[in-house]
Order: sequence, then structure tokens, then C-alpha cells
Amino acid sequence: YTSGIELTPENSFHDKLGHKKVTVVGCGQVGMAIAYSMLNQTTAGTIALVDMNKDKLEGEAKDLEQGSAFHQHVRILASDEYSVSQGSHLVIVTAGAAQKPGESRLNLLDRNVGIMKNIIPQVLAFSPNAAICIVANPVDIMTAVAAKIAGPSIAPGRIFGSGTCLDSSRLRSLIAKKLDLDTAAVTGYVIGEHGDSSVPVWSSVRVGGVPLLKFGQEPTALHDAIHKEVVMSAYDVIQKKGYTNWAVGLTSSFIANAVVDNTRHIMPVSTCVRGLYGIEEDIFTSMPCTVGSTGVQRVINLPLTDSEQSKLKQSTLTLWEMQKGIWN
Ligand code: 6V0
Repeated sequence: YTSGIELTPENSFHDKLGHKKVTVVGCGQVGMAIAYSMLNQTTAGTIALVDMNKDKLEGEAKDLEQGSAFHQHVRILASDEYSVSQGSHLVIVTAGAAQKPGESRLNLLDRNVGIMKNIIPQVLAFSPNAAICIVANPVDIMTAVAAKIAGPSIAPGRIFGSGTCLDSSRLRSLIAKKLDLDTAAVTGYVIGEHGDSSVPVWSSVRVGGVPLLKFGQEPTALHDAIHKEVVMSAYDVIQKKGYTNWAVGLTSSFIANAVVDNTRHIMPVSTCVRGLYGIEEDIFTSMPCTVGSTGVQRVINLPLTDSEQSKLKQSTLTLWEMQKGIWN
């Protein structure tokens, strides 16, 4: 009996989404949560995985492929060589040391700068036109480092960080839970550093389109407690399970969908904010931005109350202390 179907590597893939390709560099807890989330959302026809731990990588790729009967066809490629990432539309970088229990994101700086120096030139060599989304922490600083390594020939906005997209999701979900509503009914932003000095923009929070506070009205102790929970939630999750991954996986696949489908959705991500709110330095931090195929395309000039502006100033000063050495 011959079926007439030859099993060759060339025809065993029917590449439905053909030309869309996303690479994830760093396939630990976060990288794999991003890959799994993108797989379930059919974000791209090809997902390439790069990690220096070859055995783990092969195991992860095999494990994902073996569920292929239950999701839309997506080609999974994996290698410790960057050639596998060739021609990507988006490269997501999570490679780096993760926070240990009780460790702040800023402590990771030295360890992760070296890793970024190794990764970015190789990513650009194989995907010179890709948007690059940095997820590794401390994400605002790592994004500035990546932009510096890439140099001025890379258009501003092409390298950006996942920033406070996750913090904003945490804020919205906590408010929704308090009001017993779907998270989608709550909109609003956390801006500034992804981390301890993040700024909840209470004046931007709307529930079903209705502002939670009048513009200029000061947040109460209850609002402050919700923001504290946002800031502490990563520490809490890391204390309890050793790492965070699912929420950042969903956040990153949301960002990936915006790039791959050029949606120009507005979301808070980390980008250079020089010129906004009196900021005169090349500080990378989060503001609501339109995100599309070329990365960050526009930064939204969000109205801020006086106290929000002064909190943002504090947050950017904290970041500039760490970032200024990068530009010298
Ligand atoms: P992990 O599970 O230790 O995975 C890191 C992976 O990176 C490992 O598989 C390593 O082998 C790999 N790696 C390290 N160096 C290189 C290199 N030079 N080239 C290729 N691969 C390399 O860490 P986890 O996945 O938990 O965290 C990854 C990063 O994401 C950390 O910096 C976290 O702090 C950060 N997070 C960022 C979040 C955000 O919202 N931006 C949220 C959660 C974690």
C-alpha cells in the first residue's frame, strides 16, 4: 500500500501563517510561558526558540510540538544558534538571570548587561528589520542597554520593553476583582519604572468608560493599598512559587500580536521618553504607546495630575541614576 504522501521535511509542514515569525531568546520560565501563550493564540506561523541550554531547549521544543494535534499549525524551531531566528518580524528577549526571593529588579543589572551584549548583535545580524521587545529585568534599563548596543542606525521605537504593560494588567485586575467585574471593563495605566517606583495613573482609570476619580482628586489609602499590592505581587509570587511566568507570558503575547498584526493597539511599554513631562534625558521607561509592526510608533501624551507628574519625576530619576552610565 502506498499513500502517495511522502514524509519529507519540506512537505510535512503546511505553513498556514507562512511569513509571520517570532523568536523568543531565553527559554526559561518566562520565555516558555510566552511561547506557550503565543502558540495558543496562533500569534505567528513560526515560533523560533533560542537558548544556550541546548538540552533543555530540545526538550521544550519537543514537548510543544507533541501537542500540535490540539492547536492551529505552528512551526516550532529551536537552536542555540541565532541562525534559527533568521527573518523574524519580532524578537522577544527574556534571557537573563531572574530575581531571587527578596531581590529587587535593579539588582539584576550587572548580570544581565553582559548577556544583552552577547545577544543583540546576533539578533540584528539575522533579523535586521525585526522589532525587538525586551522582557529581561530590570526591563527599562535592559531596553536602554539594548538600544545603546544596537546603535543609532536602528529606528527609535524598534527596540522597546514590555515595561508596565504587566503592572497595568495587575492594577486593572485588582480593581476589577474589588468591583466584581471583568478586567476588560477596567481601563487605565501604570507608567514609569516596571518595578518599585512605578506610578499608578489613577486619573486615567475608567470603569465602563466612567472615570474612577475626578481629574485632580487625590487617591485615598484604599487606592494606595491597591498600588502597593501591584508592586508587591511579583515579590509575593516569587516567594511562593520561585518565579513569575503566566501573567508576563500573556502580557508578552498581547504585545506580540500587536507587532505581528500591526494592530497599533495602545499599551504602556518602555521607550525613550525624552521631551515628555520636562524629561531632558534619554530615559527609557513606560508610557502608553501605539505598538505595531515597527515596534513603538507613537507615545501618547497622557494628561497627569501634579502629584502623578511628581511621582513620575521620582521614578525617572531612579532609573536615570542607573541608565546614565549607559549613554556615557
Ligand atoms: P530563567 O528560568 O532562569 O530563564 C532564563 C533563561 O535564559 C535560561 O533558560 C537560560 O539558559 C537563558 N540564558 C541565559 N543567558 C543566555 C544567553 N546569553 N543566551 C541565551 N540564553 C540565555 O529565568 P525566567 O525565565 O524566570 O526570567 C527571565 C527574565 O525575565 C528575568 O530577567 C526576569 O526577571 C524577567 N522577568 C520579566 C518580567 C517583566 O514583566 N518584564 C516578568 C517576570 C520575569
